[in-house]
Amino acid sequence: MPVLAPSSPGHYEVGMWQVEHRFHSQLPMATVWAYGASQATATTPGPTIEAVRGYPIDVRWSNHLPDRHLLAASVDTSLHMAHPARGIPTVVHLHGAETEPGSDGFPESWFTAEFAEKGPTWEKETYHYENEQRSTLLWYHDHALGFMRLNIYAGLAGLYILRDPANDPRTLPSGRYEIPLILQDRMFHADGSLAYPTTGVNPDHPQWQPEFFGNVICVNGTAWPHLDVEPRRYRFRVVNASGSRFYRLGVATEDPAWSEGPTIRQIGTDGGLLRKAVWIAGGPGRRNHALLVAPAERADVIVDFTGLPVGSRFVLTNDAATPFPGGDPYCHISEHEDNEMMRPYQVVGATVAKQASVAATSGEEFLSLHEGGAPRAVTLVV
Ligand SMILES: [Cu+2]
Repeated sequence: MPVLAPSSPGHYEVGMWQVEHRFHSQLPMATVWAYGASQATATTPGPTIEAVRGYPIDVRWSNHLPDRHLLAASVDTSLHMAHPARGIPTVVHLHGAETEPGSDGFPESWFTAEFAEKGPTWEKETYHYENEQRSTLLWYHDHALGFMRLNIYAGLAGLYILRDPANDPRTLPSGRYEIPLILQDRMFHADGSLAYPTTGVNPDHPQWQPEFFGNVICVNGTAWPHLDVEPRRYRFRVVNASGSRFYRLGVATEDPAWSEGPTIRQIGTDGGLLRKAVWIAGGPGRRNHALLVAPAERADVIVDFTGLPVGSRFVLTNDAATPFPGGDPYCHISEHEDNEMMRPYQVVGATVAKQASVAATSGEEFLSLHEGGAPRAVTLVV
């Protein structure tokens, strides 16, 4: 994900645009909604905003979306929701930030394209972020009343990293060794377009479903990506940007002995760095825990690949039940084939918990990238 450049010192311009995006090399391009300084540069997830504690910034969020919703068949007008005469209501909330009310992106502060229509609590076009809180990973996402689940799913989410050079430890992996992982579950039609339920489960709400579980996990906008790593420490900054799915993340090795895998320590949560790192995997007593990340939650982790043999391969796994914790148990996919075993790298991939019930209730046929058929390679180089 690109880092957003300011249009002038301390000021950013970010639009919402309809663009084409490829989620997977085996899928055609999909139409999505994206954030960016221009339509040509807009991406999903949106560009990352890097802010520094003590230095406030302003962001003018603008809406350039077409009148028709990307997921029009899923819009449910029976809900408590924004009702503009035309166009798509949007508003941006910076999740986890200590923000003044007028810049907080309240659901009724929505606005349509070119600010033509505005919700009852709308105050201003340009939002102000004070950046006074402790350094942590925040994320921005759509928050329009009755639309946010659809607008986020369509692509309107991005990262905001708040740093504190005076207090952040200098020993943490940085630069290309600090990697954000934005987790989103999705579902695709056979033509590669985004799929979302269009049939409700309650007669009062013909389209709306209270929860959604996609059968394909996207990381940073790519389905099941693959990352080559060096034998050293990495800092992964995880955010769960899925609507309903919890993740209980672990690292699987092809060697059944867990001790062969990397060690994992959690160093931070939503509010910032912990006082002391917590062992997730490895360390005293060789812990083998999983990292639980609820929707919208963030986790800051150090994964140490030091000393592992070149060519070792690891899979980032999720085994959380859906819904969590009492729902359907997980099922690992087994065909996460690596066709690049000859490369002198270690590999991290992402797998997905099997989920079929939403597709079944929608009455449509959805593309499955991992169920049935012959094993296929699904790794990508990020
Ligand atoms: Cu949020």
